[in-house]
Amino acid sequence: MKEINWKQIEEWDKKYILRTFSTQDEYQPIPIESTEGDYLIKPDGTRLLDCFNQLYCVNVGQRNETINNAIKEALDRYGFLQDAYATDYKSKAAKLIIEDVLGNEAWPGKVRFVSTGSEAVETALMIARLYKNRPLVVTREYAYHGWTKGSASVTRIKGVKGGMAETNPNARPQQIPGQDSGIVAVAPAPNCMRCSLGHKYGSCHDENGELACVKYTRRMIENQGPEQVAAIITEITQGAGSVHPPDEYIPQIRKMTKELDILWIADEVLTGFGRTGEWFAYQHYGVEPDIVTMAKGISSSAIPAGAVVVNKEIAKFMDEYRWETVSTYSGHPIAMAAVCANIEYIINENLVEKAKEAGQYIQQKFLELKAKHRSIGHAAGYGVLWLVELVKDDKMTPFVEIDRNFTHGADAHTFPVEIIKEKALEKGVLMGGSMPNTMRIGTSLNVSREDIDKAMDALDYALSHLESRVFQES
Ligand code: 6DF
Repeated sequence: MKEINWKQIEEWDKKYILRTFSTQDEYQPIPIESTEGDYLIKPDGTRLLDCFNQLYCVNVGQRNETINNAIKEALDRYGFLQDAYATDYKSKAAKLIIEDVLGNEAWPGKVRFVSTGSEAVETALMIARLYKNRPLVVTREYAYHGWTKGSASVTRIKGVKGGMAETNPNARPQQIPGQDSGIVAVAPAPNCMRCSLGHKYGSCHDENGELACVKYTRRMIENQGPEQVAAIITEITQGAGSVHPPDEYIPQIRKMTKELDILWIADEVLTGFGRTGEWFAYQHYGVEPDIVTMAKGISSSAIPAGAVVVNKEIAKFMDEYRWETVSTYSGHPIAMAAVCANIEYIINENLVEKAKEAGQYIQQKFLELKAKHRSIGHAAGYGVLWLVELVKDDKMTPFVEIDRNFTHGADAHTFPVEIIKEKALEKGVLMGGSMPNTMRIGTSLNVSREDIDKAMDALDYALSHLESRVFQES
């Protein structure tokens, strides 16, 4: 390994790079010398088990040899070709997604490749509005769909909309003027732990069994005029917003979209490619979307890539027009080589099934932890994507009252997820969450049982510390 002057690296980092989520004075670089599987390796050789899986995006693990070899082989043939040209890599990536991954479903039509999840969401919103020739899109509270203008307009987490938060906890962030384009309507999130409509799960169904949050969404669209609404965009389980829906929510949303004749965009950027124990999370619910957005796990982030898959009817419509759009790196041959190798690796190693089995093991471990720790109000998830709601009493009261409407002006050190992150790090485990009271835990699909145990032991240790700090004070 070549000698690296990490002191110099940190100096340049602080001096020349614009930071996010920290003021310049607050910012401390975290040097990582290399990565391997589920681990980050610091310059001093310390190995950190990464239970963020970076941003829940390294599905087959870091530096996968199969993907790396495919990239090296592609580099022997290509530098770069723009989307107008055909390559074996791009065609094969499309075929793998439509035929090998989704081949047993009737809906998939065609795919467009882009470079990031935000780009995939922008493209999906564009297609939905073009196809329906309607302006409005419905999103939900606590949604995260990206940082670009269109994707940020359907992102509803206040603290991640590009605003500038002051260090004064009481200051409101300076949001980007004109950010929200006004053609977005916001429906309630299926946040049963803290229902925005004030209901209690189990007594919130109407006479037809429809959930109150779905009924509210339906009424909202009917009042808006379904003829104005192109689509509703949903994550299946909200990643950054950390809300896991009751089982009936997604099927009821799908039924509603069909009854109101609006499209359903399933944003699978974070949940796709096996993360939840199915190829795509919507498959847990026996439904078929109209449009699916993909990124992160599509290449396991070896090289950035994203995609949008549209149903057959939309594909037929698009084929009849000259679609006037371009993205420089769409179908980048080296990225497409990584996508092909990643998908084939997931297939050949049966990683979707392995993620499902890992999820069953993780669920059992959470049941054991919940029996021991009163601060675990709720653990939910599947595959290798889980959330843990941290509470300070049996009324499920959050430690940080503002909860998901927090912004980064707040003093993060008071957040339970930050307290746990600090203590878990003592055990060599990186874990935390993007919401103050909610852990968001994810690993690679092929995480070992030993590493799951290591993560759970670290969480056990950290929860004991949190509870000793908080419950004694109260
Ligand atoms: N859609 C979904 N997630 C996403 C993301 C995007 C689109 C962010 C980075 C995240 C996730 C969990 C915790 C904290 O970043 P991008 O443009 O490639 O993708 C946008 C459902 O989760 C990104 C942050």
